[in-house]
Amino acid sequence: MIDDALGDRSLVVVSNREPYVHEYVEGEPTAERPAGGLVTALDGVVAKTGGTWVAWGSGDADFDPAVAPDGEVAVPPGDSGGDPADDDRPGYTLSRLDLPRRLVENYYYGYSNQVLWPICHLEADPVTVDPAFAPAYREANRRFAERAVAADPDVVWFQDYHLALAPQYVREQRPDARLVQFWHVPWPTPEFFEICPQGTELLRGLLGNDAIGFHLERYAANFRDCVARFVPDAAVTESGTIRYDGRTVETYASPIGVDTERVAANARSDGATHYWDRVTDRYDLDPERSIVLGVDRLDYTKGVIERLDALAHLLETNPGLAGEFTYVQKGTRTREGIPAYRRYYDEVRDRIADLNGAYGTPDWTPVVYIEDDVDDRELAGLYRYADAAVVSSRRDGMNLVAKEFVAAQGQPAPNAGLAQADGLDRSTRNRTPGALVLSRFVGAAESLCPAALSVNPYDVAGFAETIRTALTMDETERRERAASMRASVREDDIDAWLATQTDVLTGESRIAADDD
Ligand code: ADQ
Repeated sequence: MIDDALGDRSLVVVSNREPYVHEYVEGEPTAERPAGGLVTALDGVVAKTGGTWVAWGSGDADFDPAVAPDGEVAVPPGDSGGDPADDDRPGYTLSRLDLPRRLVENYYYGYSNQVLWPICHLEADPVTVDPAFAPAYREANRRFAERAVAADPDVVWFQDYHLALAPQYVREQRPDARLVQFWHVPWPTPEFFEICPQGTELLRGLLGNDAIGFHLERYAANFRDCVARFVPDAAVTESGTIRYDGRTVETYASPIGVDTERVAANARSDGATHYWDRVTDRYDLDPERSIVLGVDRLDYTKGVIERLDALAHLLETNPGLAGEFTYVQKGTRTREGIPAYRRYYDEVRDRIADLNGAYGTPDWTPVVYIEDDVDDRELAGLYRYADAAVVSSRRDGMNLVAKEFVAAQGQPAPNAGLAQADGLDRSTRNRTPGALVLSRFVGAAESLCPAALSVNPYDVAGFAETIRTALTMDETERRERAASMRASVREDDIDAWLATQTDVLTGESRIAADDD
């Protein structure tokens, strides 16, 4: 348990996004926790320690400065996820930073998401280096760092690529504190990282940490290669640690996972089945047709266009599959302040319209697009009732959608009352767990393939053929593959990830490293 392991030491978590989004509903401020396993897990960790969470006060994709408060909010234990009756948790302080609009535009929509995000995902085209971006990134990172220092931390845990410079800024003021960062996206090779004009400065910023974590050893190795190449006064040792500025910096790999029991319970819930019922009714889905599912933020890295191209090719080359399945795309608009994202959204909608126009018939729409705001249970309903899922990212640090799909599958038939409510025979659904088509370029492929069907999303014909394989796979093979995927998702679950983070945050992992 992290609270036991930390003892009297105080923990400060720093992330761009806050665990609660405050909105005004009919003039009254309301607090809502964004859905998502990671935020819930981190929220539970900080609540156990009674520490502080520093975040941008409107860390919501739909940034609205009118509702961005500044200052500290006490989060009582009952608010922090899990069981409110669990009264041994002290709750924590949410320290919210109100960043001015100009800063948000250049630090968040600018440097973080038009420089660092594409570079980490090996996408050169969308990289836009506006001269205003880097100064804003520095300033925002300074503000996050100042807030973290103000909380008088013993241990600081930074999340993700928005905060590459903050560790160095905190280190300057708190040389004694233990600083750890988890990088949730891939780390590119030196050849690609070199595109970044501030590359060395970012590496020095990150080397302010005592330990930097990645999902895969491959990403950690790329990071060390970049340090070796671009930070002349740093030394990468044979055991993989980095000597820098008189200190030792560890890098470690720790694949993030999901709370498998929570996802499965959500999938079994009435909320999941009710939502699926509503989707079935609204889009007139025929229960005899297979459902293929995609769930993505509409981000060019997620490979949604490549997937639609593969589906079009599949229907072009396999006319016999017409009317046999429906592809359901659950999309969420994201980062709409960035032109490339707005264009991507339009392109996805156009491709879907073209595909439905070319292959649809009066009683069959090949692609159904859903943009509902869903809660965890409703999302689990989509996972549960799908016969196959496709995750086709061009590049992705881990991809939790793939793991959530696996954890939600294979549930027993819904209770009879629900199944009969509108006359649909849901007993035909989910007798066997579904197949997963998974891009080889996502972190999750390392543990889920070959049980998941691996694809190269750039290979249209190969991708189409793999979707056909998923649709026509016999029951025995589906079961075997699903059992193997389930075992792997359970082994690398969110608790396993948190246990590793606890060791690193408390410095326990250094003991293991010293023994090497
Ligand atoms: P993301 O790029 O956001 O995360 P991903 O891991 O796939 O990618 O999804 C995060 C969460 O968002 C999942 O829990 C999923 O349920 C939810 N989600 C995604 N699309 C949704 C949709 N259309 N509707 C509703 N919910 C949706 C980054 C990295 C990933 C890494 C995570 C965690 O890019 O590679 O796995 O952080 O480290």
